[in-house]
Amino acid sequence: ILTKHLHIGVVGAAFEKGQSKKGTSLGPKVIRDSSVLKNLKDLGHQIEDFGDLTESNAQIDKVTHSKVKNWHEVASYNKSVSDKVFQICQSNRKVLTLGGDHSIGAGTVHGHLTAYPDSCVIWVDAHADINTVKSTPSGNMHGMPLSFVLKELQDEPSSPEWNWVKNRLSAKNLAFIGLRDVDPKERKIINELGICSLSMEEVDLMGIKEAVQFTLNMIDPLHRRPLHVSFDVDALDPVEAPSTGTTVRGGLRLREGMTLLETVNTTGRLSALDIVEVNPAIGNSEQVGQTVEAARRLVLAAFGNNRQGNS
Ligand code: B3U
Ligand code: MN
Ligand code: MN
Repeated sequence: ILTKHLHIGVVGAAFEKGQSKKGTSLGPKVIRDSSVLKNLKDLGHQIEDFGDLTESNAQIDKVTHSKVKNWHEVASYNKSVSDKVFQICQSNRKVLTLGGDHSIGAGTVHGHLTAYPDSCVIWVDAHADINTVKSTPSGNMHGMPLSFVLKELQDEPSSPEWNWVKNRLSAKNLAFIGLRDVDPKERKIINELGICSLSMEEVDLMGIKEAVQFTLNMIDPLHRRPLHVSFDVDALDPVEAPSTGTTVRGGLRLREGMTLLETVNTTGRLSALDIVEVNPAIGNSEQVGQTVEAARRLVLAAFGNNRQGNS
């Protein structure tokens, strides 16, 4: 296996204000309780757990955005996510971020990109999470993180809460896999910016292995860039990951999610992984257990677990 003995920094982004359902902030706890970090050690990796990031209660501005929910809280939490991810990269470790709702993806992408300006992002999700302040139909910021970090979308009025965002991702360095619930305005943005996007339709036609290889060739044709996979568990079909806030039927099987991450792992260039939107407050205990087990298996697939058994 190419990726034994990695140094991996783990951080919990215990945050739920990017959407309206309680419980996503418990995601890092339930995923840690699955013993996934011990399993990573057993694979031969060195794990440094940086714990959960807490929300600063310093000067939480009670002024609300006219359209977007928890504008200040999401912006300031993302700054701390970005700083921590950057710090872990600087210590020469891979980064594993456990969410939390997907609004924290703005911070993970920014932190990783700050350390590795040529990095690429594969956004694995039922949703495109690329709504802008203007286009958001819900005001939920977990549907918007990419709009804060994409270079091409910064003609939106910039706001002081987000002025810590200094490094931006080019649309050509982003790809989607697993889409099946995309708002019309999001589709317009994706098309106009020419973002590589494989919906479940393409995954079904191509097969997951070819879909991943196609994606890697599109965003990283020379096979030399650091890769960031931001994996929303709602990319999986609800039969695989029921305990998440916005399920959409017709998603990836867990096996396909694992193959996706195993394929990325074999490049040897996976440098950051987010697992987000596990919500243990949704569903019964069996469904929560199933969702957490899916998250655990995805993490292990990304970091070199061999389904044949590890010698
Ligand atoms: N695109 C919709 C719905 C949504 C986005 N992400 C999730 N749901 N999980 C929105 O609100 O932006
Ligand atoms: Mn998402
Ligand atoms: Mn989603």
